[in-house]
Amino acid sequence: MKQLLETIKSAALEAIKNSSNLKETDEIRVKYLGKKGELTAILKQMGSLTPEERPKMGQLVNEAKALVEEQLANKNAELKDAEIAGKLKAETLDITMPAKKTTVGKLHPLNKVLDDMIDIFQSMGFDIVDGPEVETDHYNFESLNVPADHPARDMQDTFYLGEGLLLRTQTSAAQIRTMENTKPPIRIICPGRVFRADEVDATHSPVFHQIEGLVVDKGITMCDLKGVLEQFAHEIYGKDTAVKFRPSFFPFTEPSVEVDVTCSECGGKGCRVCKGSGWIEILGAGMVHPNVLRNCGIDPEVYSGFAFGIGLDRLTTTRYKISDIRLLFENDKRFLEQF
Ligand code: 2U9
Repeated sequence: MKQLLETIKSAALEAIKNSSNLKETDEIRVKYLGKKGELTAILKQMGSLTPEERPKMGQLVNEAKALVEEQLANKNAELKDAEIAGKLKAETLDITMPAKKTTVGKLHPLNKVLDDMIDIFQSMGFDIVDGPEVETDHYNFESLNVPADHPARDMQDTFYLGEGLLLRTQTSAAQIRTMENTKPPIRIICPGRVFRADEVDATHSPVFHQIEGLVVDKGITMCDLKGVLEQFAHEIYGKDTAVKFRPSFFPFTEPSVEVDVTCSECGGKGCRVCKGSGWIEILGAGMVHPNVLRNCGIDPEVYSGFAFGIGLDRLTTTRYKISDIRLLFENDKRFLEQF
């Protein structure tokens, strides 16, 4: 048995010496040290020895196993080192090569202005609501007190899709749904894309962006409207900007106003941007028409509200001195990279 042990040990050590990769050394481990390995098997034959021989033989087998294990570990370490050295040699790095340019994406100027506006209204306690771009005639016009013969319903202004559907001309429908489903107090803004069949030029696009706002509660007055919109104008244009409320008309608000601020280009003296008036119009607003409240199941004798609409595109073009609104929609990288 001693002779057999010597033969197995020598064969194992020879195999380790000649192995050239980690797969081979693992096969050797299994062959000699595994559960059914040759050195393990020899231990099982110890029953045939005399009680005096057994401890001596046991010690010899254990010594042989320890030696094979040690040689295997050494060989594995050696092979791993060689593998790393080989990799390092094969994958040399040319540090004189020019680095790859990483480009960081930026927000579109419309989204920058939108984020600012959302911050301002959220800080005043407004929630944000969203709605679909395809609307029904009912939600886009009827519930907003826009009568059937109103010029805004003219085929020239609205993209009709047939079957009573159209591309929304304002984001008000989302607010109508909120009024139908929520008991006041309501304080919401609704930003989004809107569509009108306008003639396309430097200041008009068939697709543009709005933020509409709505506040409904008991005892809401024109003072609340003025306070909120003045605060908004001062946050956007600075504290020293004068704000002017001009009477106007919208079918969904009564009374209605348009809001102007001093022209930031000339400081109010009159220039090309403000067409000599010294003022720039920034939004329309008004007290929600009692018919609109009634259409949504809100009693106008108990509740009142104000609403406003802000064109996002004009605000963006004036803030960044962009000469043509169409640049906002062309996604020309040379333009977008400037922001
Ligand atoms: C509800 C009731 C009333 C929203 C309003 C305006 C006045 C307005 C324009 C601004 C520039 C459209 O994008 S624009 O051309 N909007 O002048 N919008 S009041 O009134 C509402 C909204 C929702 C339920």
